[in-house]
Parts: sequence; structure tokens; C-alpha cells
Amino acid sequence: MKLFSISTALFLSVQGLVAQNPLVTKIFTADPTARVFDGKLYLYPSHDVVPKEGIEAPRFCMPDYHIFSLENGSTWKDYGVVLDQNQVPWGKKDSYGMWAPDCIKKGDLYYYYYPAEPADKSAFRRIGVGISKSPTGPFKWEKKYIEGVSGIDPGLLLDDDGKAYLYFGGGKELFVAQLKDNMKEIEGKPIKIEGLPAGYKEGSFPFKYNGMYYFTFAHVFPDEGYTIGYATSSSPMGPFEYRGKIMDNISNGTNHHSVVNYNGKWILFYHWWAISGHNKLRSIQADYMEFKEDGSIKKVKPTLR
Ligand code: FUB
Repeated sequence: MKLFSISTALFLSVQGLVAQNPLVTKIFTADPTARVFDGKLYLYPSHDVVPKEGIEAPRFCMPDYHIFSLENGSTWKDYGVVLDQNQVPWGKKDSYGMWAPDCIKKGDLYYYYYPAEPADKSAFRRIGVGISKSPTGPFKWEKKYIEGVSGIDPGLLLDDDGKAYLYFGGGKELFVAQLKDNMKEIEGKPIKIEGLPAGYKEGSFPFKYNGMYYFTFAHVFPDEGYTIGYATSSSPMGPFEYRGKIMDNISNGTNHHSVVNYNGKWILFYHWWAISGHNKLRSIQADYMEFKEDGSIKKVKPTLR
């Protein structure tokens, strides 16, 4: 087992994008949301660190966010810390609870959504948003979290008609809410995503393919642990129909992921613990994903080495 060894390379190298898992070796990264903006591939992961002495980090130790972009098809550029836990205007200080984020482009602006522990203790996590003219920031962070939303793991969908949806939550139920045009507020109340199987769920990631709405999520089967499941619907707010697993359990502790089409290929981004050997110090990976003719997804066999 490799313990806490981490490369000091400034940039990681990949050949053919998925050939060199894990993708980022300079820091520990998890919960990768991959996005293609104007033909360029960006990664919006969370960041695991080794807890310092005295830090209470019962689950994960996650102080901030970095953003990466793929350069020349072979190098992931790290833009450094885009948001530190102590810069969250409404957040509890030194919470080490900066869990999985997402970023979406609407019009000419980029909206970065992230969960954090609120200083007002009104929920386990609230979701905040920052706005930028660039996919890599700097973002202007909204002073207040999104009212009416409490939970983790924001996953965003911008539909062809310009309407945007926020999927989120962790536990027995996941939720979806339509965002107002300002992308900072929701319309009405979030609704429960219907049609998902029983079991613990988190890591919401929505996308659209061939006119069908796909909702993917990390799902714990009691006898198997974390898998990645997916469901489809003809509406962004469901009800959804569970279609099966995209990935079996790989003992990665959690299985937050994203799906993206880049240069005509579908890619599943996920995390494992290739560098640390420890499932609280994760490293992001990617493998190609394929659809069958009927729109179902072939199970991905992850590269684990
Ligand atoms: O990385 C912290 C949390 O663990 C994420 O928000 C969840 O999806 C799970 O991966």
C-alpha cells in the first residue's frame, strides 16, 4: 500500500487523456466535475489534504478548491486555489468541509457552485455560488448561500431552452430545483428526484444526450458499497427511471464522478486512491464510457493500478 507519497511535479502528464491515471499527482483531488467550455476541457474537483495536528476532520479534510485545464492534450494546468474555506462569505471558518463543486457557463458568465458549512449552523451544508467572466476565475462570491437549498454535491444542467437546474443532496433522497435567470436563486421549492432506487445516494451529476435527460449518482447498495448508478427521464425534473450501474464498487470510499463529451468521446471522471492507498486522500481518474444504441450506458471498467 502506498501511503501519502505525492509527486512534486508541477504539472501532471497524460497521454491520450485517460492513459495515465491518476490524472493529478501534485495534490490529492476528488469529486471531479469535468466541463468543456469553448472546446477546452476543465476540471472542477475538490481537494483532500492530510489533516494537520489539532484539526478535527472526522470524515474528510478539505480546505479549498483548485481548477485544472487540459493543455495540449497532455498536461493538466493547475490554476491554484480559487476559493479557500475562510473566504466563503457565509461559511464557518476552518471547517475543512469544502466538498464537491460544479461550474457551468450561461451566456458569457461562469457560475461556480460549491457546498460549505454555514456559519449560522442552519444546515449541515449550504450551497453557494460565485460568478466570473472566465472558467478559471477569479469568481465574485455571493454574500449569502442559495436560499431554500440545503445539502451537498451541487450538479448543474443548462438545458437547450436556457433554463438551468440545480441537483443536489446526500442521503436517502436527492433533489432538483430550477434556477432563476440570475442563477443565484431557485424557483419555488426543490423537489425530490423520483424513480431512484433505495439506498444512500449523493454525487448528483446530470447531462443530456439525444434529447434524453441522464441523472447519474453515487449509490450505496448495502451489500456492495459505493457504485455509480444512472437514471433517465424525458424531463429535467423527472420522474426518472433507474437504468443500472455505470461502475461497480471499487472500494474508493465514495464514488463522486462526472460525465463529459470531449472531442467526440464520452469520458467518465471519478476518483480512487492510486497515490495514497487511503480513501480520504483521493486522486482523480478518467476512463472512456460508451452508450449502446438504445441509449443505455455500458458499464465502465476503471483503470486501477
Ligand atoms: O468529497 C467529499 C464528499 O464525499 C463529496 O461531496 C461526496 O460526493 C463524497 O465524494
